[in-house]
Amino acid sequence: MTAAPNFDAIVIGSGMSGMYQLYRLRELGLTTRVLEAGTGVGGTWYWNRYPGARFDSESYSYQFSFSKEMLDEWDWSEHFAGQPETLRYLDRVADKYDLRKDIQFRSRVKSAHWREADRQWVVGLEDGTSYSCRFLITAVGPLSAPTMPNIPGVDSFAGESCHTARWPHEPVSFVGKRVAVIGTGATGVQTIQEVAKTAKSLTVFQRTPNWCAPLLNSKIAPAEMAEIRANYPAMFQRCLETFSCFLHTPDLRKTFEVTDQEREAFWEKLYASPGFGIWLGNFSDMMTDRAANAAISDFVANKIRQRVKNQAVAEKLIPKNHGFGTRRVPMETKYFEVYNQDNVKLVDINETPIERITPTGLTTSDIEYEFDSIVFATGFDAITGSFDRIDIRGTDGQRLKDRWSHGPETYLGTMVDGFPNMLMLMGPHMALGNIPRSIEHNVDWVTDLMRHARDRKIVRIEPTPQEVKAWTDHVKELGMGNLLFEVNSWMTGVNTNVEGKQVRIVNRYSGSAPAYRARCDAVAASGYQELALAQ
Ligand code: NA7
Repeated sequence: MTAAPNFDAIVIGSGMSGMYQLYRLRELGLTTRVLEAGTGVGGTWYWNRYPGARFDSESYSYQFSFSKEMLDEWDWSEHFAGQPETLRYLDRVADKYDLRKDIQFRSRVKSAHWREADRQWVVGLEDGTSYSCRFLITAVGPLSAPTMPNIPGVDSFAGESCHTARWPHEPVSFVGKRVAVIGTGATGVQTIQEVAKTAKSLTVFQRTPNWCAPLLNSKIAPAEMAEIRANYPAMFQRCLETFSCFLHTPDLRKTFEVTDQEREAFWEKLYASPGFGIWLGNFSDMMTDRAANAAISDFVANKIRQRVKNQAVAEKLIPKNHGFGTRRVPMETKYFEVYNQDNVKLVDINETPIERITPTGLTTSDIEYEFDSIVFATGFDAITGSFDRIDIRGTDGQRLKDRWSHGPETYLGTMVDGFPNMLMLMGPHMALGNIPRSIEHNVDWVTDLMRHARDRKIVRIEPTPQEVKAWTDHVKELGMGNLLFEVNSWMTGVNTNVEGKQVRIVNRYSGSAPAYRARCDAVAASGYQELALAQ
């Protein structure tokens, strides 16, 4: 029972966090195997190949910062790069650091069971093989468990159909086709504006409209790229200092502190500026003061009314059950103008619900539609979903899914008591924000802990139940008063297509990224006194 494990560490997933974790663990000299379900690296950027998929964060602020060589070598062609370019970038990182030699592709992890007797995890794959390891590092991603809609007959459609996160690797043409898109989140919006360009007809089935705002993407000329590159140290420093690691951060003023004219001019400027500024660089009380939130919502609603010709359609596109910014703001490029096209129809499924999907299309309460293609842009079982899909069992056979049945409980978003030696990258209760920035800190912190363990021959690491409770309570407290937590969305753990996920929970850290990092760094500086460490 005391045989050495197959690997010092197994990392589940080769998205950006898994790739960087592998790179860092190699530096420590730990034997590491990355298990990846797909056939290539890149995670989100590998799976989400749907038409129009692209960054909503500035390309250069989203890339890895750990490698000066990569920063020097890679030129971004657009301020908000498309998915093919991002995947090419991640493939290049994998090539440059020869990451693939420790990544096992086509290997979906089905189970991970802790074995106390020899303090190892036993990790089982879908094909029946299993490996043991001392440390299990999950790099499964917060938005990687796609969900199909729970509409009767969903599997019966005989034409082309696909979930956006399972898009084929071969190009898909919509030229001359009758296409349906179900779902109008960030993914649906990007898909719709692209498909509308070529489809013979596009019918959009919308359940909840979202507050979308202009992305205003543009190309980067070589001279501008040189300027951007020269500014990298200052840019990454800024990302470390802002609330959620973006280039944008809230304006310190409050909405009604300024004159009506100043407020209007500020919002006009934000609406006409590229990227997330209007969401993340707005007045500081936008997400906590109802009147402030209502005012910006009115401003954006009027923009929609100006852009959509048919006012009945415009009203359908304006959210009525939540305020601006309380759900993830989809960034768009002429999205609203799509509804001025003759080939595009918007169906509000609250008025005419989808009754079933049929072999030839779908039926709503009033019409039977025929389609050549149906695109499911119906989102993900977010944050905890990718954990739930693996049978993870800790001490005494306790299942993580059961443990989290009323919402996640974690220590710093990286560990759970009862699940020793399991370290989560970008797990629940983490600051999401500009994800690669958070990933780099998270991976560096885990790597330091691994180094500490290696140097002291520590073979078992577990947070205490008290510390898990304290962090979980802290995360919940931070969410109080934030309007975002009063609205159903993936950010509050609600997914109508998943049993048991109809109730809002606090599944992510909503404090500032600098505060999160300071807390983590203090734990490391104390020699991890809050953790139970055993040799
Ligand atoms: P989202 O934002 O969760 O959007 C999913 C969309 O699909 C949303 O409009 C849903 O409506 C709709 N949906 C889901 N299930 C159904 C059913 N059963 N019937 C009709 N419509 C349905 O996922 P995305 O992929 O767009 O974006 C996720 C994140 O990935 C995004 O925020 C980025 O950060 C990257 P609902 O709003 O629930 O009424």
